[in-house]
Amino acid sequence: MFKDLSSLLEHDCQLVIKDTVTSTNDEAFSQALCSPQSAFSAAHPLVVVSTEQAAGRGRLGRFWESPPGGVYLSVLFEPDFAQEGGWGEGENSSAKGRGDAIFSLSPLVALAVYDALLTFAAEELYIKWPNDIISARGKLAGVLIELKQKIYVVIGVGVNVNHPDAGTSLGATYLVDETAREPSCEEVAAAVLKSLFSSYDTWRTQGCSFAPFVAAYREHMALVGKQVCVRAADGTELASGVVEGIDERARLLLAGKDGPTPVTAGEVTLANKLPPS
Ligand code: BT5
Repeated sequence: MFKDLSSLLEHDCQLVIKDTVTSTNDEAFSQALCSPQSAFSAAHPLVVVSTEQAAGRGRLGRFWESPPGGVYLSVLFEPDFAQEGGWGEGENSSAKGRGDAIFSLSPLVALAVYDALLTFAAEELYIKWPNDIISARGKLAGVLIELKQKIYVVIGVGVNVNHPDAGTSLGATYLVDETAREPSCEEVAAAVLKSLFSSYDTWRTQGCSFAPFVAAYREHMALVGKQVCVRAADGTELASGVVEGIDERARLLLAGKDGPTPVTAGEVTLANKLPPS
């Protein structure tokens, strides 16, 4: 399926193409472990692309339906700041700074995927904080960032391109329904990777700050001006309010009587909707 992908890529990378994997994120990590002599940097990352996934996953252990017809890819590399001492779980301020940087990667990649998909879409697309690309019909793409062994960042992207042979995912939409033409999965994967590498470069050269991306993200953000609930994975309500935007630390901003209240994590739903089961 992706046999011509390497000729479409402009960025230097080690490309692994699979017919099927459990999860491209897992495959990327095990390939990295099997090649300890290789240094995967952002300038030369490991990229795994698969036609389907047997156990694709979303955030917080949720599933990602991955039948043939979609794009499932992961980019693994060792960010240069990983060498500086961890990801920011510690108390010291520079580690905390890197923790903020890692936190902003998910919205950053969502914006990059949005930009890439927009080149194909005839319909309006939006970014639902932090990591979903949606249209009025449903969810088109999702992003999963994982950190492995305090060294590697694994960026996973799933895009629904064609309808699966059997059934459709609940709440999903497909690029073929959002576009005037039928893009190939190869074209979509190449566009996503190009946009992702370019955004990552900008982010890195701007000191891993989300600030340069706030305006573009806010412009395409879903639910602005809407009353929403933010819930934990178990359905507990963490916050509620009217969506104002996103701040330079990539936190969701809800309107509050003393000014905007930042929210760092959670699932956002319209306030009158039940939490997803
Ligand atoms: C995400 O999680 O949206 C991240 C999805 C990342 C998938 C990629 S594919 C390549 C790489 N390898 C992996 O194993 N994963 C990454 P989250 O925000 O938690 O959304 C998950 C929810 O989306 C599920 O609980 C379903 O409700 C819904 N969902 C599942 N499959 C879907 C699909 N194909 N299209 C639309 N929605 C889906």
